[in-house]
Amino acid sequence: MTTEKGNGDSQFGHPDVDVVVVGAGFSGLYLLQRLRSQGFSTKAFESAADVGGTWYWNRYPGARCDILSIDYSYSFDSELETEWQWSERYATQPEILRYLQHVAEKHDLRRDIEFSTRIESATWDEKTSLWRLRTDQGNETSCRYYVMATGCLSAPKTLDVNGVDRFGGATYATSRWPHEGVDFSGMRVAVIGTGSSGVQSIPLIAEQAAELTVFQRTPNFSIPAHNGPVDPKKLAGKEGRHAEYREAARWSFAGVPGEPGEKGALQASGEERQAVYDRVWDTGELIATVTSFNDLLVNAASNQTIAEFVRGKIRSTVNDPEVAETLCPVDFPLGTKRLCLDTNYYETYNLPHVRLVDLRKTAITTITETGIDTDSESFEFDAIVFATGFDAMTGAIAAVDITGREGATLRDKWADGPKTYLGLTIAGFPNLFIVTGPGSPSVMSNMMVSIEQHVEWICDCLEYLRRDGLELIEPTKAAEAGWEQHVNDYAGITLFPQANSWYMGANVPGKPRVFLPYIGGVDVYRAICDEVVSRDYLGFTLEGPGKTRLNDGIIRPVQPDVTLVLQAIESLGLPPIEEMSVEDARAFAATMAAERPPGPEVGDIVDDVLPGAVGDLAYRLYRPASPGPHPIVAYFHGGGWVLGGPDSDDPFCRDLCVQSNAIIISVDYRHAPEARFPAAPDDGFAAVQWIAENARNLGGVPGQLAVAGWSAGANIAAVVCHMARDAGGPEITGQMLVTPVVDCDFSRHSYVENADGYSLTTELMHWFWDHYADPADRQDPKASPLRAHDLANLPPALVVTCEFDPLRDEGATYAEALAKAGVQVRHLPCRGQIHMSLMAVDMVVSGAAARAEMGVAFRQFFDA
Ligand code: N01
Repeated sequence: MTTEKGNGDSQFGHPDVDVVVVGAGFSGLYLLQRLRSQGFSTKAFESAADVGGTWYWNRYPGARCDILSIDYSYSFDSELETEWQWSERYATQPEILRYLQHVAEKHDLRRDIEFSTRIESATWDEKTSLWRLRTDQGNETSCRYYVMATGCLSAPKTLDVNGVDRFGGATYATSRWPHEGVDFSGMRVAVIGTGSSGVQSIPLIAEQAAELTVFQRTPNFSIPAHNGPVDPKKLAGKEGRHAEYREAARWSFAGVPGEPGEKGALQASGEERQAVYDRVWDTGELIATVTSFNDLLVNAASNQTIAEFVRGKIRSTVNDPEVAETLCPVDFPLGTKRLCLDTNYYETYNLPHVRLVDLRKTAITTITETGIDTDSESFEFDAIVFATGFDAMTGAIAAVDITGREGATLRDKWADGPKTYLGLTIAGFPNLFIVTGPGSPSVMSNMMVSIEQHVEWICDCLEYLRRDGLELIEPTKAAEAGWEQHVNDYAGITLFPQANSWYMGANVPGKPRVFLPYIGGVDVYRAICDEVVSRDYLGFTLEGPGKTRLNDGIIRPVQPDVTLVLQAIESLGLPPIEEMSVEDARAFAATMAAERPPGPEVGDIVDDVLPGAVGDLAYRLYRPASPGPHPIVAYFHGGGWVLGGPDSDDPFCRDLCVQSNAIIISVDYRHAPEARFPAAPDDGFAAVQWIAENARNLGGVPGQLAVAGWSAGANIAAVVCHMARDAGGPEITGQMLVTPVVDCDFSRHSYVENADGYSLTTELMHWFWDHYADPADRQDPKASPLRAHDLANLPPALVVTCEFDPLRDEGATYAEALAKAGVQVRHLPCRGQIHMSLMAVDMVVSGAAARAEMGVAFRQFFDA
């Protein structure tokens, strides 16, 4: 909700310029062009002597882009699309630099850029609401808005090798290559580092050097670029429809048009997989490779298939098997460190004058006056090339002394990892924008698409502020924390955190280990940024003379994998269950159940029947693989007392069996509307009595019996505990209630807040209750156990609730009531989850931690 108030005492002084931009690479140049066209006075500062950013500095041999040039170029100027023709699929650094110089000339941008000037400090002046900047030339400038367009890979990593200064020969860093080039002819050359810069430069250095020794700490996956003239087919696909092509890029996963694979790698046959991998290998495009199946970056076993394919290519290319093995990455999933794109990289190791040193077997001890010493050998060199990477994503931003509100510095704020809202703005640092900052897709995408989106978002924002007489924008702490959580949640469901990559800050000693970019996709991210605007700048405070507008809130509080499941359900366009007949609803539930992943393997599954209150009840028993006997959990499935059967929560029961190392007996019960209240709890109680009596025959430990259930099944489990207590047995050692129905009151806040949009709706709960129980019966504690007068002496409980569930508050209230009655109870609230999340084993990966805790809870019930 937006709140407005006057702010008579805030001041807005007059700046030297409206906007200062730091950096004159792809981002800075477009910012200048755009801001100028919108009538903002703008000045850019650039530490280099000319435009180009990363393409100004990284002039090492072989430097090229790794996204096709027809994609890695501006879209904002439609004339550029036809007047500039790329000579190769992947343009070289000189050609990309010429392109940027051409853009700077065409739009006359250099006149507003102060070159060879570095911004050293930026301080927010509270009294005037201006940024005051100081340059390394000793000059000062003030501005209203301050934009860091400093690039993600622009601050070289400080060399962490002993003795760097001792070396008497020549040293070069790929990231700061001499403009006049280097001739290595006749030289003994060392290259340290085998990331993209090393992989691109090593084959060309090898062409000149008399001897080349490559020092490799971690091998990287690389695929061939197949460079050459721009593919006429690709060009034809763009020719005459540039706007459409670029729009497709904007709404793609990684900023390049293309169809990602529709299935998981393990869903394909071996031959099909081989054909797909052969095709992507022959194509030579990074994004098409990592999206060739839809789960390569989230499923370790799927990733292994492509990793092994590439390792096979390395082994078949490199003649010496030991060298080939040294070049094979084994300790991180493919794509979780930036995949490299090469020309003759692996082939280079077949040359007689090229040698690979495996630093994992023999570490560098020091650089000497004449070469490099390792644990086991001394090497002599004429030149050493450092291809050792960057302090990525945060290095260039933190290099400026930035001080925000109340004297707080950005370096301190980011000491444990960067915090931003949308990767664009920072709480406590008003009117500061970052282009492709941490928390945005940036390096996970075609940078051009991400840069243009950020520039346009920032410029549109400034236009909006001006139009509304506002002069200040700052994200709220809550919005920023929510975004940080969302970025982490997304990373957490992928394989990325498993790699020691610069994405994780792991390449710089002492840097906090957090996943820096946003992995949700540029399409998803663009939609989020647009939504923030359409919801009146959700998560921001806006201020102008005499007014303040605060619109606090979190843009994506639901777990990302839950959102994907909800979107998949929505895309089916199905009618709501509550509008179906009971028969159709049951058929629908069965169809959905057949589609889901099966869950983990268990030792044994037995289907049988047991006597219920009035007739036989089917059950499914899941036995752990470990030797028995085992404790037993009597489990009641969900489905609103109307839907489901003993196998309807199959993946969850399997998971529970594995996690708890207990036998799970999923018992059916009579369903409504054929058998209304109290048929279900009567059957549940009869089943538990029978299980207790037959524990030994079932492979169980007599006396070790717990109950569990989900949703309406948790209602039955809770009620069975009351019935067993009141009947004097059987003894129940614990109860686990997952998102339970425990009351018939629809007025609780969670019912109102989550009425619609999270799969279980308030309408559907009405439908279930209407089928199950008359209004008068619903008050009965056997239907609404929260209404029981006495909750004392019930078994220890774990009550699990989900944030976006209409049943959340009654579950939480039940846990509180049990605790008040002296029952040993633990409440496990699951952030960002919905009613069905925890059942969706292998679909909602973010629910795995909660499912693991359930297993622990059972072990504790039984140990106690
Ligand atoms: O840097 P990197 P990069 N002793 O960090 C090693 C983009 N880019 O400049 O992995 C020994 O990837 C380090 O080893 P380890 C692209 O996004 C794009 O190559 O830390 N070795 C690693 O092998 C890329 O991902 C293009 O064990 C040391 C290497 O140095 C990003 O820039 C071209 C070491 C550094 O690899 C960075 O690439 C170039 C030490 N003390 C770059 N310290 C295009 O194609 C580090 N290493 C567009």
